[in-house]
Amino acid sequence: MRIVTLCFLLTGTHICLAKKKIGFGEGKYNGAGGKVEQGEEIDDAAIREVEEEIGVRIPKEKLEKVGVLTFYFDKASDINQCMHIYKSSVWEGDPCESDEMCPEWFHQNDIPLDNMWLDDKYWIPKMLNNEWVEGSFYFNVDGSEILKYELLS
Ligand code: 8OG
Repeated sequence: MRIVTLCFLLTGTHICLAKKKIGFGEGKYNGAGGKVEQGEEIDDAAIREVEEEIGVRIPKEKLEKVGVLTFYFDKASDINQCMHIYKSSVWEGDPCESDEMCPEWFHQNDIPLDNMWLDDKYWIPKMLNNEWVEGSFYFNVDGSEILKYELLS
């Protein structure tokens, strides 16, 4: 299964979300992240993707793991993926636009969930509430509908 990372920068009140400019999820707001390379540690991949996509460097000891989600797509097992989720409130540099993403700050009470992945509204509030996020989402074949989901409470 494809292993991917996702990482959010958080202040006490705001979250940094970046609009994806190209590829899978284009036009949607999300944290920074992507595929873990062969032989790469998952934490290192999270730090690398944040630096590539929004130009900030998270010190490894400040990276906090907040959960793992698995996504299953009906009849499309080749795109099923396991996503390791992180946050950090410490980083070096200011988030800036790259070829892939354009970052913006949102108040944590005003997250653009209508312009994010369908599953995000089920677990981002848990993450912001400092709860561990773990579970599975089952999508229809093109990811436009959640067929069922399970989240540890
Ligand atoms: O390398 P690529 O751009 O395809 O990586 C996809 C990114 O999108 C990666 O950071 C993981 C993330 N992602 C999914 N599915 C979902 C999802 O359902 N919700 C959120 N918030 N992010 C997702 O691949």
